Amino acid sequence: MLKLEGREFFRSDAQCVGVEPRSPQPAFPLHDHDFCEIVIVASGNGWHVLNGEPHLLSCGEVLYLAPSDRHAFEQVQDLYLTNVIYRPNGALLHPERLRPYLQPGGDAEERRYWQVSDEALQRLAPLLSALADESRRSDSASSVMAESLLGQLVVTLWRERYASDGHGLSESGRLAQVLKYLRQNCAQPIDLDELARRYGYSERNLRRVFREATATTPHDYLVKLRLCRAIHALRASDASITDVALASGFSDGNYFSYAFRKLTGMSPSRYRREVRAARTKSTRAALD
Ligand code: RM4
Ligand code: NI
Repeated sequence: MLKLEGREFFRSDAQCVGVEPRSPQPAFPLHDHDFCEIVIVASGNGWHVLNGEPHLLSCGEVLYLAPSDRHAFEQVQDLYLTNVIYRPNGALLHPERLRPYLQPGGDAEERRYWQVSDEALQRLAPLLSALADESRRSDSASSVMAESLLGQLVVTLWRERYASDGHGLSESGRLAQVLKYLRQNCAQPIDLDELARRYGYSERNLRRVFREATATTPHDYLVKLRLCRAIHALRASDASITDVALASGFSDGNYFSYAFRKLTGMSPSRYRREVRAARTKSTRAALD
């Protein structure tokens, strides 16, 4: 597996913070890093595989990766993001003071995906560009400046973020509300026209706003959310393919298999077999 090393991304041993914008992020193979990475998604969508679990990543999502995490980007659609990379070592200002804002629930924190609103993203933009400028400089003060900007960024994200499943979302941003609704209710039948009206959009208007933010339509987004659920169920249970389809919000098994194949290039049952075979192989390797 690919390992990204800090020396490829940081200019010197003294540099501890860097900004790696991806405009857009191309598909990127499974890798880990010997540094930490904060991923802030501005727009578009794509599959993000984190420690083997796929997730549909889209605008406003934020995640915090440690060196022990492995991740990959697949099937990206105009996914614009910024990676803020850092390595907590003795030189980083007050690493123990930043930690609570990176892992709010302590080490037991299981939530991986967070969300910030469009307005918060706009407010973060000048901070990110100041951090990017500073991390390109190499005078002795720039590392102090970059580290303190990292502190501001981390605390701002912490104040602004809510869980990606919508938990704790304030009333800000209608589109965020629509995304929250879709994420929470994707396993149920959803009338998209009715949903648009409920949040004060015409159907056309919602499609436009939605495309700007996520690079896709509400319908495709919903299908992907359902596929994501189905993938989790295929990996975790022995339920039949039809039951997985129905429990994930698809109204019939054939359409599910079609959408699944279109996305992954294989049938749901083959996917399940491959996941199981890979698991057996890694258990055997661990026992050997
Ligand atoms: C890649 C991708 C990876 C990141 C590197 C720095 O394009 O975003 O996740 O670790 O850049
Ligand atoms: Ni990475």
